[in-house]
Amino acid sequence: KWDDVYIGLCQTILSEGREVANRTGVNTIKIPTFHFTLDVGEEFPILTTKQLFIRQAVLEMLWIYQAQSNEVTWLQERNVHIWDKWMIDANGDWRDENTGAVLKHFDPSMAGTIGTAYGYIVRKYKLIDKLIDSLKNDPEDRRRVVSLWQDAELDTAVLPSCVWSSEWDVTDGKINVLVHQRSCDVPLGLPFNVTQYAVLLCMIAQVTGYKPGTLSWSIKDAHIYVNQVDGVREQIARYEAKGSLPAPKLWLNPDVTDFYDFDSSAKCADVKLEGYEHMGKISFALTQ
Ligand code: UFP
Repeated sequence: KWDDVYIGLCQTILSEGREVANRTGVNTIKIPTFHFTLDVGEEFPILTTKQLFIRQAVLEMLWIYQAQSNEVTWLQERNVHIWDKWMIDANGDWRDENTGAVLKHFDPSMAGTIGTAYGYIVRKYKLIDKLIDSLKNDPEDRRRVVSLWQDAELDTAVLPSCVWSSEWDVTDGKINVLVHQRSCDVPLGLPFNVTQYAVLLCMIAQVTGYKPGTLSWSIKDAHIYVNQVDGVREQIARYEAKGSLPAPKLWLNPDVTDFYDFDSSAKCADVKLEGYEHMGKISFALTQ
């Protein structure tokens, strides 16, 4: 179960991790690598030891893979503010949120975006269209690598994609996906990232005529920022007291047969969680 894997990872980081400095100025406790596999066909992965806001997670995923946009306003119009700190301003600057210092300068034509990462890459290299076409027309294909890591685009990205690749195969009528994450904020990023890729897997399966199978995840640099440790300890304490709650079911509107037709308005009406029980919100600091 996802909560078991997740709490195990948090415990490993706190007991075996090393405290290190990084570009943000807020230290992390890190372990070098971590891997796991979840069966999405069996159980939809969303944490129950804290509340996760699936609407935001799904909209960020649709921003990347369906709208294929790098414009922060697209998210803001839907009341999603998770990328605000990484937006290039009207002068082409990305600034430190506290001091106002320019951290990096970009071409002013990139104002309002996060530069050449995520949705920009998906659109430029037609990654989703190639993936869906291959799944539908060449199920045996072993070259189905969706890579958001394009070397030529890294210098002009505010944040080079963290979850940067996915590889997709079909076995026994099920789609299995392996995701790589180069850098993982375990309290804030990972719960969001796992749930959104599970939804993506279910959506892609629905529009290509397969069932969702496994979601495998490979992390390089799994970390907890030192200002998040209290929240993590609270979540571990909840798990030790109560275990985890039954997993909810994911409902996708069964009438949708084209990936581009899933509702990406603020309502996100084609995606619902049925029976999501959780132990309530825990606030974590988001480091720029
Ligand atoms: N991060 C995630 N998942 C994401 C995302 C960012 O965990 O989807 F966009 C975290 C990882 C790291 C920071 O803490 O954001 C990126 O910093 P860096 O580029 O220095 O690895």
